[in-house]
Amino acid sequence: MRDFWFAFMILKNLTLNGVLSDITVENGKITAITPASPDTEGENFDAMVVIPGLVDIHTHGCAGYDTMDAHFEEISNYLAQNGTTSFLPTTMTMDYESIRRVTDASREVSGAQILGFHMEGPYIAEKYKGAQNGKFIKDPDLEEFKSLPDMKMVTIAPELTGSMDFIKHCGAVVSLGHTAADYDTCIAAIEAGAMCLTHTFNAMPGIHHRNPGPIGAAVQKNIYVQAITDGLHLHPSIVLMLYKTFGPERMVIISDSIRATGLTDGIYEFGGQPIEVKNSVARTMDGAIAGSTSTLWNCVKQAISFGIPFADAVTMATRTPADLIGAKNKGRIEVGADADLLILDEEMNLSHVMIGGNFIHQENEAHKRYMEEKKKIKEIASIFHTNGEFIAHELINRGNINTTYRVDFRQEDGTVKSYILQRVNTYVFKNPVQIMENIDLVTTHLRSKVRRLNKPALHFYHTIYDNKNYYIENGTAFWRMENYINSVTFDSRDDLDTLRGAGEAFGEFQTQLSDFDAARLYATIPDFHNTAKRLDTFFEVVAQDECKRVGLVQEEIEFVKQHRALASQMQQMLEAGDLPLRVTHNDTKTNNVLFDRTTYAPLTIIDLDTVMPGLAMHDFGDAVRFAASTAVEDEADLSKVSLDLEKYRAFAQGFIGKTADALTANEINTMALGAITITIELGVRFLTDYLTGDKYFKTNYEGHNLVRARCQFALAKDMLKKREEMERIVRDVVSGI
Ligand code: GN1
Ligand code: MG
Repeated sequence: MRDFWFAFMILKNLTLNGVLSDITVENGKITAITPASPDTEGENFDAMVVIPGLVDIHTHGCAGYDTMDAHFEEISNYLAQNGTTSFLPTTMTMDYESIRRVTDASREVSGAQILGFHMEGPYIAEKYKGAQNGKFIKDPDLEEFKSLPDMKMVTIAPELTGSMDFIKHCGAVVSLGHTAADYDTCIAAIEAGAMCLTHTFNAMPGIHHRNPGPIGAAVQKNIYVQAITDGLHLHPSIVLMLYKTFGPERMVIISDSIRATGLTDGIYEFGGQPIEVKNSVARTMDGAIAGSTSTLWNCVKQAISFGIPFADAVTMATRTPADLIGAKNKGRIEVGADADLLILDEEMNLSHVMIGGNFIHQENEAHKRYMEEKKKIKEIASIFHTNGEFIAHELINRGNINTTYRVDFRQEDGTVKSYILQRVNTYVFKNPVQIMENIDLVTTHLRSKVRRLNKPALHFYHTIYDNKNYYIENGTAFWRMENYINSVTFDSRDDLDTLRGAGEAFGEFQTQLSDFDAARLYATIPDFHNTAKRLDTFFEVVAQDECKRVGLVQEEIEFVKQHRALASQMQQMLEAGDLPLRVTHNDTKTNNVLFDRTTYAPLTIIDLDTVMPGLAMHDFGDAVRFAASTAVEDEADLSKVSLDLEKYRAFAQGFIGKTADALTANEINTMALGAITITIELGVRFLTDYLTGDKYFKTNYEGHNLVRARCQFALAKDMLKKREEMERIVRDVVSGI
């Protein structure tokens, strides 16, 4: 999402640690620091002070957004504008699913970089929960924690059962906090590996001279201590005391900022509870302080105003937190470090912020585009019946036809509910209203089947105005909204069990629709898999040569000519009544199967736009084409493209296992031919689109459709070589059932 990428640049005449210096930045890194020279060519900063970008290891959000929203663009952008160039989004004491959503969310942001996460709770003490939600508090759970990707830090109360074992094995930086533990327990926790105190003095016992508690233990063991130096959480003298005790190498300034940071006073949601911000102090309804509304840069400036020397205050918000979490390229201005820099004016205002070698401009273009798109998506999403308040959208890069977004709504209890919002491509689907009628019939039928199986099923939401399951914007754009199913999909997968599972899912889909009356369905794209007709069209397009590209694809045209008869065979059998028409999916790429995130069991099948009467072998063949290939669908290096017979067998076992009872002898005999036919057909479709100017499939680069076509033909050639083997495998599988 970054707009500006200067491969090489010299920042001239900056005051670095009191010395006038020139800093060379290359490919996002600092590559040279030299004494300022009048001969250097570069942007002159007239002796302005430069410091490292700030690293915040404890922030819940800002600008109206909370880490628990599982969405980072707004937070990242606001932090960047305010001098924080990297951070650990910090989760709250909530249920596992909510925390998991956060760690799984996209981290592609235009501002401050995400270095991982800090999990604050649920392994904390009820008595010192502060603004954390008591409902979700529990003892440390190592297995649960380890399943959360990229947790760099975890705040725990060491007195809880299982803590010591957790500290030893959790693999993250353990910080003690929200704890009632005594000195001895904390010493034991530190000896087990805990390295830090979380917002020291806040949410823990204070110091008593005979009962020194967590802070005494931190002094004794000289571990790191986080401090919120906003001037509200700690008295200035306590900030000084921490500084004098722990020094700039051990004391870490954090913001602990919350979504209200950067907003006006008012009532906000925080970890599923309401909080009130009054005169910039955030409190829960019981009066507990609920995080700060201060930026990290403001906390640094406050610390300086309390008497901490400038350079040390900066270190405590840059190098020290970076060292604590092992981010060796962050928080320092050194050769080899990331070029995250703040340039200050004489009043210590942020004049320039650089992240990874790019200046973050006040008018960050990527962010601006994002905000415009967001406004539009919000408008469309709010036309459908949803619960809660719209917070975010994210483009899901899947499919060559429609445009798909995930949209997130915050519920009243603070949890986030997602939906899928799609713009249907009306160039491809000329009559989308008919598609929605089909889908309605099919999903209703499928729901009645899966209800018994206790699996999630697709359903579409209706609009609030006319109760239709779609919305037509300005008479042109066609929108629909469906439920979001928490799951994973695979473009390629080496694990044969998952492929078998995908085969079962598509087979089951066909079986579930076997008692569905095909006459009730519209043909959404007539002759969709009429390969013979696709080839006729192709040769017409070749004859017309409207884009003057035919000269470039002679070899491919020759290949299609040679295999025209073979690829038309199944259509002829269908017309002769030798193959039965069934209700089929017709777009069985295996990334249209949603799998459970942990067990990888198939959950449901999506993309029902082309559910129509069709051939069983087309569904089988299209899936094989996609999933049993050794390369992606648009691989340019054809030497990588072939059919993997083991994957083919695994998919066949799943698919045929679920459909064999219904399949006729002719169907079984043409399974392999189905794969060859559909692969040639898709190659022909890609090539047709290339010759007519790339109007049908979305392309990512010039010539993309040609690359796709060549890849499909290469795969088809390999299948033709392996045809006998493919047929034998089908027979094996059938006889094994
Ligand atoms: C299109 O949009 P997507 O990726 O689900 C196409 C399929 C092709 C596929 C090839 C309606 O599907 O037929 O097999 O691309 N869908 C339509 O990747 O044409
Ligand atoms: Mg599709």
